[in-house]
Amino acid sequence: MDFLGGVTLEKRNYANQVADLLFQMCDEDGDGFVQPEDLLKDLVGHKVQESDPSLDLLFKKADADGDGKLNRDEFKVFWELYATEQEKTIG
Ligand SMILES: [Ca+2]
Ligand SMILES: [Ca+2]
Repeated sequence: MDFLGGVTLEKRNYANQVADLLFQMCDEDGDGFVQPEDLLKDLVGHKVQESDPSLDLLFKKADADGDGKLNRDEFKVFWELYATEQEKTIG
């Protein structure tokens, strides 16, 4: 039981670290917020071939305070949604 719990936690930590790195990568001007255009530029460049309308939807879902940009916490939510979405697409 403890072992399984540990693995889940480790996975979660890893996902957090990835989200942190991506956040830094996307937030090029370093103001602590990621705008939709930052996201599209970086994600489109790396993973997404075309501008994906579902990204916009995910962005709005993750933008809890609705200010049109993602802070670090909101970005993690976005990333989780995005990863889930990707898994669905691949699987
Ligand atoms: Ca920024
Ligand atoms: Ca926000």
